[in-house]
Amino acid sequence: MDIIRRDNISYEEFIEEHYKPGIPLVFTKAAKVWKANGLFTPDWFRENYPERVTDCRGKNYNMKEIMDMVEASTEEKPAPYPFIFDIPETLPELMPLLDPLDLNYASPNWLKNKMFQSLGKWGGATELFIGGPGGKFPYLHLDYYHLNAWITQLYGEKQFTVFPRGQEEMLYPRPDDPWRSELNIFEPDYEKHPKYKDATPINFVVGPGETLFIPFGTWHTAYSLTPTISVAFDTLNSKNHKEFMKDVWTFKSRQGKAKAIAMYSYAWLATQSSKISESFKPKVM
Ligand SMILES: O=C(O)CCC(=O)C(=O)O
Ligand SMILES: [Fe+2]
Repeated sequence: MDIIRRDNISYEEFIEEHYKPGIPLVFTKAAKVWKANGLFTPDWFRENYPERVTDCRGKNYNMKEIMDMVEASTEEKPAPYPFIFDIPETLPELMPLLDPLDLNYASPNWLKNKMFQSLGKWGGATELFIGGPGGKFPYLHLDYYHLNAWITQLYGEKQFTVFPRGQEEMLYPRPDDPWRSELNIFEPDYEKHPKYKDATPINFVVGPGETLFIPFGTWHTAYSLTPTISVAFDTLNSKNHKEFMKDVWTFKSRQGKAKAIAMYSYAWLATQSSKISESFKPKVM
């Protein structure tokens, strides 16, 4: 099976053919509406924001160091992956270059509601991902909170692997963390994971200006082929809010029952508030 790529798809077609059935899609031109498209390069970040800092596996790096590392990265000696900047927090100047954030497709998005925003991160962040050749996302996974992921490649090429929904059995979710797979899909051990033989990974490359839509519940991972810069954000709405609420309960329960009840109640109010606001907007699903 191949990934579907569309250069010209209406919002309604996207909703019917991809969003509702949960089928991944590469939009080849959606990012044309962003000023960031064609602008973001390692040099541009080095020139404009050399001192901005982020943490990667417990160590701080600034933008200039990161860009130097990913440009020197090789298959044999890969730079750490991924370097992630929280855009609204550490690079707020980029937000106007990513407007409209929803690319005229990623709506409705309840995460824009003030109640979710004030909670900081419920997986609902807008993030800059930077990587270099040989940089692999550490594991095959499902995104927490069953959010839909939108990943726009603005520089370089990244290989993605996604699995059509319904292949859980063959992907060996970890018993202690069922959002993460035990597999190393780059070097599968078929003796240990025999059912993986029947899984049908879809491998494809996402290039500059292209946007990948990963529906919630889709197992995926990524691999940087060149120095890469991408922007990722998530969406939540009536389609995934039930699964979202279940995850809120599961994750918050790890911090005790009282915390789980408090957070679940807050999330429930936030989803209700979003649902009501949505009913006053023209684009309703
Ligand atoms: O490396 C990537 O672009 C994939 C990122 C991803 O799947 C995630 O952050 O959940
Ligand atoms: Fe992910």
